[in-house]
Amino acid sequence: MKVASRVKRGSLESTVQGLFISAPYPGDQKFFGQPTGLLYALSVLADRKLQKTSSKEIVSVEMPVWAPAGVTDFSNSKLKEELTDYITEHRPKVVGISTFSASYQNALAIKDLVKKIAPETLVVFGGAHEDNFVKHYRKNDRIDADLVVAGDGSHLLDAVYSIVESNPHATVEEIKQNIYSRREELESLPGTGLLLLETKTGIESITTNAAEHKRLRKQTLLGALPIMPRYLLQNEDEVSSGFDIFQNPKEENLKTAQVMVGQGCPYACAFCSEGIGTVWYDDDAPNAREPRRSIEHLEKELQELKQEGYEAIFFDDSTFFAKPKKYLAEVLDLLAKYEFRWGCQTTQKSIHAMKEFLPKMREAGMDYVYIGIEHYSGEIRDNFGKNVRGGVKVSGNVEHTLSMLEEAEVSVGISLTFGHPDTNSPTQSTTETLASARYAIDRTKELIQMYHNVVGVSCNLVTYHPGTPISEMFEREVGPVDYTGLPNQSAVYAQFEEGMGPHAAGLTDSLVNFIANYAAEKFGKKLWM
Ligand code: B12
Ligand code: SF4
Repeated sequence: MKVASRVKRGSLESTVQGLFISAPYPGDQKFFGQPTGLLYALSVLADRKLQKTSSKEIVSVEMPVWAPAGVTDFSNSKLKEELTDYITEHRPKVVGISTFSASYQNALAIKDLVKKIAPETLVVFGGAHEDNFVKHYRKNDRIDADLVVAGDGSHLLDAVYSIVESNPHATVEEIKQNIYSRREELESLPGTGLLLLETKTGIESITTNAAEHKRLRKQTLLGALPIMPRYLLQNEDEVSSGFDIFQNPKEENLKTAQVMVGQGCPYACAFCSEGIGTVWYDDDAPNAREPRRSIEHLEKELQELKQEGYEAIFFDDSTFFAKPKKYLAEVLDLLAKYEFRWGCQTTQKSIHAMKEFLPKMREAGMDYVYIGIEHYSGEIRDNFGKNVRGGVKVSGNVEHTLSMLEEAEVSVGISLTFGHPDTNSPTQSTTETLASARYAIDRTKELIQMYHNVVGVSCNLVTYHPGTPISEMFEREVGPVDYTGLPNQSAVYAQFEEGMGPHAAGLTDSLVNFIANYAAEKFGKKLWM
């Protein structure tokens, strides 16, 4: 990891040095990208710093963000060497680590390294894993970092950082006491954030917006946050060039930004942690309800991206098309004005609902969509929750969806998922068999032959993540799940986009081997594995 160019720090008011890391994937990561969750978490703090210093360069030296590529063996990695050097030289007072369930072991290894070199560094965990792991921490009555932030992190992280700034030489214990003694300030922050800290008597939690009843608390909208500070990324060009769906005529990847206009998905697939109101956060399930950003706020980000030399955008919204038509039309006008190439992930159902917009989308620069077909078996699809609130049930067949996209000259990436648990079985084992997997692969192969706009197929094994409907159901009816020990790490599981981690019983090694080999045979170069 390249350390930021040396900038004189004399003009900084505070001497607090921070370091923020997106915990790396434990293997060869299939898709690379900007750590948007971490950047959003830093947005309020970076904005405060920028107002004080008027220099992005100074802020990016004071609180750099590292987004390393996948690391299989942290103890023998280049990342470990670079981190050791950085921590020894800069002795950051705060290290923030963004965690995924898959990257949790790497997050722990990073924390241990930091603590070994600099025990009085405050280590804060936040991110997708923490967002849904609160009740497990409570159950174990311990957390693995000095502080854990779940849910809306931006204001909480800023508040914690300013408490550290108010006494930069405090020990970790003193910082925790200061935080606890100023809990009322934190409780008055907006959004649905939660801070966990361990005290001598066990875990304490501080909830933002505490005066509001927990079910009425509203998530902080993206439009209420400053634009995510991509300039903090130490390897911004590298992490922004992983999208080979956007290339120039020399087949070089374009500099691509990930952008979101809304959070949360109106559908509710049982294996997914993006369904609004269905994903368990603490003992409640808050999530974005009216989540769209204003057009003005989005335009500010697009202008900034143009200035920074970005040429393409991938919209990370759970379902980009699932927006009111009037709003989507305004977004398209904006995209046409700024002339980005862009793509998004969305559902078949939302494509059908927005079909009259496809030509306009194409004109506005859209040349790619990623859709989840997931599985063709009706029984299996029933089991992953397509009946919940309308789920992903589509109004036309998949051929219809692909032909509409082909006509609009839009490339398509397809996601397939194997090994869905059967929630009606007492052990919640999968009903996936060689025959059902073979059928899904054969059928997809036919589609690839029929529709040349299908550029790739991503194969996934359904994995239990904390807080999802299938995980909640499994824990309730069968038993605990090992979310972070990361079972199933052998080579064949690591080949899938999502393959390592806990799966339903019945997804045996031999079935997984079959899926990997048969998919490779049938999809050839179009297999994203
Ligand atoms: C962008 C993205 C990526 C990018 C960037 C990843 C990265 N390095 O950060 C790419 C494409 C590389 C990626 C990869 C993966 N991803 Co991803 N990704 C997302 C996505 C689409 C958007 C995240 C986002 O910005 N959300 C919006 C922000 C505002 O919310 P947030 O992320 O919750 O962040 C808030 C808080 O968590 C908190 N916070 C976040 N970080 C930190 C750090 C600190 C210190 C603090 C205090 C707070 C804090 O503050 C933020 C603002 O409130 C989400 C789905 C989604 N729509 O949310 C999936 C999602 C996060 N990914 C997921 C998964 C499974 C993966 C992969 C494992 C897939 C794979 N098999 O390869 C890998 C793991 C990568 C890794 N490093 O280990 C899951 C996570 C499930 C889980 N429990 O871990 C999600 C939820 C998708 C899903 N439904 O399954 N991903
Ligand atoms: S449609 Fe996609 S994002 Fe929405 S709940 Fe289903 S899998 Fe998750």
